[in-house]
Amino acid sequence: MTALDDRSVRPAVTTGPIIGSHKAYRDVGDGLRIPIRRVDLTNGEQVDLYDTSGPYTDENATIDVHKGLDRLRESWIAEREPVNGAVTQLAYAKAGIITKEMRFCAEREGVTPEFVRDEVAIGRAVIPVNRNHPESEPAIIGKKFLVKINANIGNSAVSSSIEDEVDKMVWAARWGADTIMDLSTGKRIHETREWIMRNSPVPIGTVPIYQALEKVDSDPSKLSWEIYRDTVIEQCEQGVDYMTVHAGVLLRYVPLTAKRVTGIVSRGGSIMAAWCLAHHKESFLYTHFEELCDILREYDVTFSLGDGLRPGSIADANDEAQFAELRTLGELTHIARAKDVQVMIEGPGHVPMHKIAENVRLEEELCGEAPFYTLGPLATDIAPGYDHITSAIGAAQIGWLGTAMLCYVTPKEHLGLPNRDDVKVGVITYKIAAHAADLAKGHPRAQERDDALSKARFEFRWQDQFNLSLDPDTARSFHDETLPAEPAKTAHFCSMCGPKFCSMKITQDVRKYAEEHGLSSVEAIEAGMAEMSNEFADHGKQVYLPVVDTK
Ligand code: IRN
Ligand code: FE2
Repeated sequence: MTALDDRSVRPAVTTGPIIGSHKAYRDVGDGLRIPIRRVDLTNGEQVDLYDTSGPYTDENATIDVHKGLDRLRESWIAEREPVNGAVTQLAYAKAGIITKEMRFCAEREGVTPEFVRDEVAIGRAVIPVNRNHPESEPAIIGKKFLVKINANIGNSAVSSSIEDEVDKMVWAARWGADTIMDLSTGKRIHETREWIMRNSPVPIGTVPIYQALEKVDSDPSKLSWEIYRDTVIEQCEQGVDYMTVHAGVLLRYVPLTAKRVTGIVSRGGSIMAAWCLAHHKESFLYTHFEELCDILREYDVTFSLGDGLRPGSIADANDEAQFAELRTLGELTHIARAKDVQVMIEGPGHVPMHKIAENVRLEEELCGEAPFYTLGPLATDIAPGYDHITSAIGAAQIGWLGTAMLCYVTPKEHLGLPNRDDVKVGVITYKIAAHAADLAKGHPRAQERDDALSKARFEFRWQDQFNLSLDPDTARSFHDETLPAEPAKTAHFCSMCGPKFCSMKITQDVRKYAEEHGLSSVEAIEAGMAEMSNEFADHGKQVYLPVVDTK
């Protein structure tokens, strides 16, 4: 009996298309179908969007959470032989082979499969795809591709159930999470993860040290390499696609955090620091790193080398502890790559804007441009309750500078476990940061959606404006709060400025005037300006007209 046979667990997940769009697939031959979300506009045009939602938004799909999703990649995996004794995307790429996963990613991103292969081969991009997670649709993470976002979910000892977590996973993917990390630390970790794995269309990450700690009654000093190794194997078997490993927290770095304002804020980092101090020994994650590589290679699990010493406050940003750890992560990156294991590098945390660029520069230099994956960073510490915003400011900048994946932060950060509303706010906020970075990086197709939305806005196609937005439901409900009537959906104004003061309406009038008078818009504006300027002169060239006493 598997966890999914347990009929007492009854997750209710959100299905059906996102309003104003429908799920579509692009057949690219070779049995590959690329999922897209197609937005149908009222003017007959269509806009195709990158889609992470899996079959949940497909009205023709039957979803049975007790069965799990179709095993999309099963045959792809079965039909290929290892190269140089390895089955990782990195090994194939180095051997010049283009896997179906690479082709899938290339089609999704609008680049050539050769380009994907070459970026994977040099380690500048990763495709986290465990052989035991055939349900997932491959996605590529690297600075030359669309900036990705991760959503963290997971229960804790005091909160949440399996049902809640499965629902949050589907919900996060629906709104655009490219990967999801299950950070469960409470009860039934294994079963919760099984439910998530079998039903997730996106890659899943974990932090195995959390589960290992549960196995030793939450006493870090009782941890051992053996317990950790067995936990990693258990999770590899289940299909986890990438794992956070805090192997850069070395015994000698722990004292470097003593004078910090917020010490060690990473959960994994603090567990490992506690173990090192209790035994006065070097971290078993570091001393056994090569064995760990051998395990991950068998399944093609990607390392996400953890930033256990990331700054947890503006005061601690870019300090010696943080960068000492980063140097060690660089050393480990090269070991893993030599063994054909894919690697990403985790980054901060809390960093003021002027110190962000240094993080990217050093990471690229020390870690051979391995994809950087950062938590925000929060650009200030002063807004608990709004840390999705403080962190999106840093995330947009670090994404622009080359960070490949942004780990979301929800409004509940520092305060509590996020609920499904927080998950949505976190995902949408991070889609904004990632997309802003894509635009600034000049990703060839990023601007299509902005242009389509702006055109709809300018032409007062309100429905299209809502449906092209990251969160159509909220856009529509905000609009309807003041102008709920159906005619307002085509009206040439909204309630912010009202019918008389809409700049877009005025611009359209200017254009119309120009057309009617046989002028170009520029001439029309100039003609209008001249008229205004005469009026100005008539009033004695005064900016502030004297108040007329009407008494
Ligand atoms: C991302 C970048 N830096 C940290 N993260 C995420 O934080 C990581 O991927 C995982 O989701 C979580 C791990 O937190 P701790 O154990 O480092 O606090
Ligand atoms: Fe924090």
